[in-house]
Amino acid sequence: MLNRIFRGSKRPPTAGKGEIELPVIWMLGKTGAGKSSLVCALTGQSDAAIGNGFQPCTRSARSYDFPPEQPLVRFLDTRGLGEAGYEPAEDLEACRDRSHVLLVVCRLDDPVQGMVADALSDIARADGRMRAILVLTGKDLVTDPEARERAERTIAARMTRAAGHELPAVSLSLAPSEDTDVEGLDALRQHLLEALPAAGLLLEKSRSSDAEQVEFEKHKRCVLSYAGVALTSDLAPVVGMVAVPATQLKMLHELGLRYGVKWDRKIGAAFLSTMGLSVGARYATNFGLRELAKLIPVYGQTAGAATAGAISFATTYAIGRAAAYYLYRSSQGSPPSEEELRRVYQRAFRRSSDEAD
Ligand SMILES: Nc1nc2c(ncn2[C@@H]2O[C@H](COP(=O)(O)OP(=O)(O)O)[C@@H](O)[C@H]2O)c(=O)[nH]1
Ligand SMILES: [Mg+2]
Repeated sequence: MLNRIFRGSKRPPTAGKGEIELPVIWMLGKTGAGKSSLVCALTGQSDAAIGNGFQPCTRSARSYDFPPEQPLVRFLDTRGLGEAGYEPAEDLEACRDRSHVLLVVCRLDDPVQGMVADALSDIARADGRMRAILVLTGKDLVTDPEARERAERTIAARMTRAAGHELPAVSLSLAPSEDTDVEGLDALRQHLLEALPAAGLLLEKSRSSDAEQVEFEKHKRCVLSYAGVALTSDLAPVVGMVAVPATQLKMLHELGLRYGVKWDRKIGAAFLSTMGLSVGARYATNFGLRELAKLIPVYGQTAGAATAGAISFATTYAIGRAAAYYLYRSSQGSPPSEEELRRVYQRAFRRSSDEAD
């Protein structure tokens, strides 16, 4: 089935507003575990905005798209776990096929996590490739370090048994009154970046003071939206070959406008030649791999690595990142060397591909 060729092709619950199939972060946890607080912390949106932005998708599951004005990621919240009379089977099935990464949210001061472990075990049995991250909330609520460590170990061991393998885990405080738990959130963002780059890149927080990086942060969502289109439009082999380069050209055009540099033939040629052999060769290699992944669907399923959609996404993101760098430096009158640009491209490609796991 085409749909199973690569992870990125799973359909979100309410498919279809725009052209992008959003990467979906599924939050699984009891009522009160901190799921809504987590969405607030990761997106920087207010409680109220998030409360109003949630859309129902099944009887007890709902979704929140971010950013609201041009969604690039979808949070899925299954409510009701742990409540009397709640029967999770329907929700689990509906969400499983539509999600790309699972956040298992447990509060450290709540030892009763049986329902969550059971749900996780069902999900792991049905989809052995589902990536999951354990998010332990309420760090501030268990103040004794030994007791906290014990709670962390106990819950982690339980979820490891349920998933059949160890999950990457973070403990954090989402206390409303306190300062943001920067360290905990950064650790979670790092795990998200590894598990689902399309979401991780959007939700990461740059604290760089480098002027070029600061400028890029303003245009990153633009690049991510083109990369998302590439991820989605690469569904069919023939369409993919045509649509991805066209998407990338459109992106380069928009970046030019945003950086106030006109892509005339001279600048375009200079960029391409600076990207030069390095990107040319890299691009060709990627393209070969892409076609291979499409011709041999089993490759994408079993290797779980460089799938067609993931590579289109990473290639487009990396080209956008390199172009932004080139445009910035050109607008400052000091275009980068081939060596520098190659480094920017390669780093962006690495960060945006989920190959490296
Ligand atoms: N002190 C503290 N309170 C938390 C933490 N996480 C969640 N809460 C509180 O627990 C309550 C339920 O959180 P909420 O995010 O609505 O949970 P949800 O039902 O999973 O969406 C809210 O009052 C939160 O402020 C935490 O890490 N520390
Ligand atoms: Mg909630």
